[in-house]
Amino acid sequence: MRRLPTTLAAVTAVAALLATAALAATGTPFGGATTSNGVLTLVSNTGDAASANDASGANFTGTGVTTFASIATLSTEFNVTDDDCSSGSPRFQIQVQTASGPKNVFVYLGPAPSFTGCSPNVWITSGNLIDSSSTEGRFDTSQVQAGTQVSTYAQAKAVVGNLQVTGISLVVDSGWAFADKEQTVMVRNVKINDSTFFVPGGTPGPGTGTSPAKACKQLREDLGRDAFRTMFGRNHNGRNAFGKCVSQMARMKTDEDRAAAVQRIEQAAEQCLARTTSDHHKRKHHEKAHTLDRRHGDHDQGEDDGGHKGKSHRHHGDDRGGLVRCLRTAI
Ligand SMILES: [Ca+2]
Ligand SMILES: [Ca+2]
Repeated sequence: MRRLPTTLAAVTAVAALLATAALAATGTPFGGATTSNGVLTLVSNTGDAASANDASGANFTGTGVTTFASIATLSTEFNVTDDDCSSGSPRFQIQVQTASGPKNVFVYLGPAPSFTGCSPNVWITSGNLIDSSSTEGRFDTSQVQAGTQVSTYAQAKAVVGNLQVTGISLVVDSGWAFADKEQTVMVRNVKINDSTFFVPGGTPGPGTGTSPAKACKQLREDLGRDAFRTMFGRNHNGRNAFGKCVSQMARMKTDEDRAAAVQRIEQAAEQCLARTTSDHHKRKHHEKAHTLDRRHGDHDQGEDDGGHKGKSHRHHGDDRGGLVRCLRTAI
């Protein structure tokens, strides 16, 4: 029984490391998406051989959103540089968990009700799309309830308000709808509740990397202090992490390179954490059974090997060791 507090402490340490990083608000581009000076460019090119750029977008995590009804702010600025809004693109895509699995709620951008005729090459402000008094049929909840393609926010909330949100993204994928098979939309200042993503250069914020110090400050905020120190720190408790990070960022030539590095590192860290969380849960389950077996078997064993690391303790050490190794190779 003496072992219990150490085991709990180890679990708590890993959980704390996971929790701080999991709370960070992150906008992660995918497909053919690129960023320049903090601004996201989303391309859908269905006219070339590559399939990776057929659709583009960004996934937003760590926003604190729980149910669909908990979304209070959803807005973006967008600039359709080529050719127009069309066929439901660009759009926000909100994944909700239903009894029959995950479904998407679409929130179309552009002028309702056709969502075509977006003025090209100007920044258009969506305004807050979460508006109970709006009469625009901008929400499509038909994956959850047939026949609700054209819903107001209030109507959508009545259908999916209580459902848990499992993903929020912004998507461009209608290249096929144009003669040249290519659609491009730039995006900036995406707001989801209290988080703002893809803030144009010069202003610190997620999705933006400028000076080496700003890039590191952002990484420290987004990853959480513990994960940041683990990744960059090389002395006792990782207290020199900020300096090490700044020297690494200073070796990059441009702000854009640093912005890209920030996104790459955050993405890699998320993958490390996701892998460790799933391993951790598997082990926790396994150990529970193991501990019960031992309790019925050999009572004295725990005292005898008290000076050495017990088996269950070593598993948690593996969790943390694996996470530390993964984080360190992620930079
Ligand atoms: Ca393509
Ligand atoms: Ca085009």
